[in-house]
Amino acid sequence: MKIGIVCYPTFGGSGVLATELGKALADKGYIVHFITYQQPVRLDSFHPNIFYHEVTVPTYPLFDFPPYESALSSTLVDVISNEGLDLLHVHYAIPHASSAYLANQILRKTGKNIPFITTLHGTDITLVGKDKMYESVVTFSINESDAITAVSEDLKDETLRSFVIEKEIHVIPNFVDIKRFSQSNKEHFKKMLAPNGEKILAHVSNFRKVKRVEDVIRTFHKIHKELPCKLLMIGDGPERQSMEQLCRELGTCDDVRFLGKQEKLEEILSITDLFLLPSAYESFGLAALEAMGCQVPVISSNAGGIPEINIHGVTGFLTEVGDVEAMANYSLELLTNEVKLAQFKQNAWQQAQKFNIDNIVPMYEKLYKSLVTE
Ligand code: GMT
Repeated sequence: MKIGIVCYPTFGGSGVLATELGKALADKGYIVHFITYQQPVRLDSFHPNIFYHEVTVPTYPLFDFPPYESALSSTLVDVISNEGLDLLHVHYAIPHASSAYLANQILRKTGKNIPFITTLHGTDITLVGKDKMYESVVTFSINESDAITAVSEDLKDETLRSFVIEKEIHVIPNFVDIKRFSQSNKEHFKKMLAPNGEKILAHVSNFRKVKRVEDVIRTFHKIHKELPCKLLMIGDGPERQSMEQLCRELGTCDDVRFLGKQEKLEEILSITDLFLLPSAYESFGLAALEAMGCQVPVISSNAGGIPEINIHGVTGFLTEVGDVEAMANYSLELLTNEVKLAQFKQNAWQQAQKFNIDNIVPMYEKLYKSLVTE
């Protein structure tokens, strides 16, 4: 089967998931065509079954806003017809679902009709999609999709609460490749970052408001008063500068390292003792799952779909959004008790196995096969 995948190619969770899915499908013999405006960051090596088509948006002095959506639809028409795709799988509703709809309408005029699946990832529904400016297009293009999937039960419920959806939403949870995201011995690296055996905490995100990065810094500040520890801040985004400033004000900057965007995340997670994810909303929390694959327990908020992966008192702890005090207390409870910490690390790893790529990709394959009659 020839599958076209449309996604945001950046470090965001939806792009990561879409790319890992495409790679896994290619390994299974599917022919996968990525159609994006930039090479996806996780598409880092050659695979004979993977093709990449760049969407370029021609500019013109008249355009204050270059029409990406039209360029994407035209590229889709081109790739679908010339490569003979059987199915299109778009990740993130805006604008991918409406571009897919338009491409399909154009192709129908030539007698070609291929199904398209829209996978909802979170902010396309909870933040951006609900905006009145997008709502009607989002509702329409989701309903026009041949199949809809959501990455958690919570996101499915939220979508049904916020939009009038006429079709079934299949929940297919995100996954982790546990061959890659598993703990490896990086003692030399740990020694470099925590030379005196300090505990290591980490946070990974795109540093947007919804991630509540300030809660990470303030939680760490409280832990730091009680215990020698280090914090690794991975990723980049709008809040980074003010967070660096906050660390200076709190006097923790010697023990907080802002590492920026990292490709070998699994190596950093391998030396991490605790992962912090205090988000105001998270449809799933793929970053936390990847940490759990590397045996890292998670201290998180209880927002959105996070409780579907982080089990309170087992794989970590959940708190109300913004409860920095509770996050610090739970962190200390684990970091000061080696036996408990070891048990939680083991539990986190076990929980990650449930979301192993080998268990989840067949769910997508089943859906594909139900739509494509070969
Ligand atoms: O979290 C982000 O800001 C990135 C966003 C995206 O679309 O790339 O992530 C969303 O999709 C991920 C993959 O399905 C989920 O793991 C994240 O929880 C979700 N983010 C939010 O809901 C805020």
